[in-house]
Amino acid sequence: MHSLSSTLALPEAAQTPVGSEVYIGLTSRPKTLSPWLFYDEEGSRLFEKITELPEYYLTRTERGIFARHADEIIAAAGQPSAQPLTMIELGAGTAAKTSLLLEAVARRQGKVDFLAIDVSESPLTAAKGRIEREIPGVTVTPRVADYTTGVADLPANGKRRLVLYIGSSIGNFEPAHALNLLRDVRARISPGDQLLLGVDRVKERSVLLRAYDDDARVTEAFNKNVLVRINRELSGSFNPRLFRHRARWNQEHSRIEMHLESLISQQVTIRGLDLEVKFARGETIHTENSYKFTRERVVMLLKRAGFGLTHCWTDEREWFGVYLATAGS
Ligand code: AVI
Repeated sequence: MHSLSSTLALPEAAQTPVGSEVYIGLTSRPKTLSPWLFYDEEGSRLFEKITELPEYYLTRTERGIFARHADEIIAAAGQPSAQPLTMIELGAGTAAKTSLLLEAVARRQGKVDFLAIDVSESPLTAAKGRIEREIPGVTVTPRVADYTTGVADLPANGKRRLVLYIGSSIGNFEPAHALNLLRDVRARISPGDQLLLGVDRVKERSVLLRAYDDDARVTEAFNKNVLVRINRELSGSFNPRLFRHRARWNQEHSRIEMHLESLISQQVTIRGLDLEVKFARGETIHTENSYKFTRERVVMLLKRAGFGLTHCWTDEREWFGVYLATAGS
């Protein structure tokens, strides 16, 4: 996300979060748009579809790790003296995979409070209804907030906190932002509290590329949806058919990049921003980074954020990692 200080000199039309992001991104060289812009209603629906694609192994693999190791994960989080836990999830959404962990906590201690934090209200409301119906003993408190700019207070309720940040969402932030985010979490919890971080691992390039360029072209629709959103919310004139979805592996930065490549030389008007944007043929808008991590890199990131790694779980192919870390003193 672009910083607030750089938005102060923008034309009035661009003084909204979406407007300033689009204005700054499309007047930058190279052109960029932040991935949070994907997630309007249609984008969130498309992302749910992505998680079910055969090529997109991330969600399925992480769920498999939870299904297999939930009791072990929860027992480890309560060590050394079987501490009762309170659960907090950043970017909870519908908290579908989280249920496996909540069931394990409920099995172990009977009752558990679950603070589910997300920017959108409707998935949280749905999560509360479903979880409280399906898992006796769990009380869900939804909190609508943008945790990416600070997590605010994380109540302990007299228990040990277990903060979940799963789904490899950390991979969509630039390294400095990812570190700040984890440092912010660390500052809000106490020594001995726990962080469970789910991250996608570095693997064969072709597997990674397929996950971001699927045959059913759902990821293409997800990527192009940002143009549709700009058309609708800022009176833009993008023709999504004149852009091509591109997924690239950037070895140097260990990340998948998504771009929208202009198929022709063209000019786009964004009336809501009083802006004309020129594209050369082949020029791209960089719309997302999805960083992939080695174990060493995760350990380093956790350490710099004030956590010590205690346990790590993975799948048979070692494609995804779930890391449990303790907040240091
Ligand atoms: C939400 N995030 C972890 C997804 C990812 O894999 O980076 C977003 C996504 N972009 C394209 N496909 C999925």
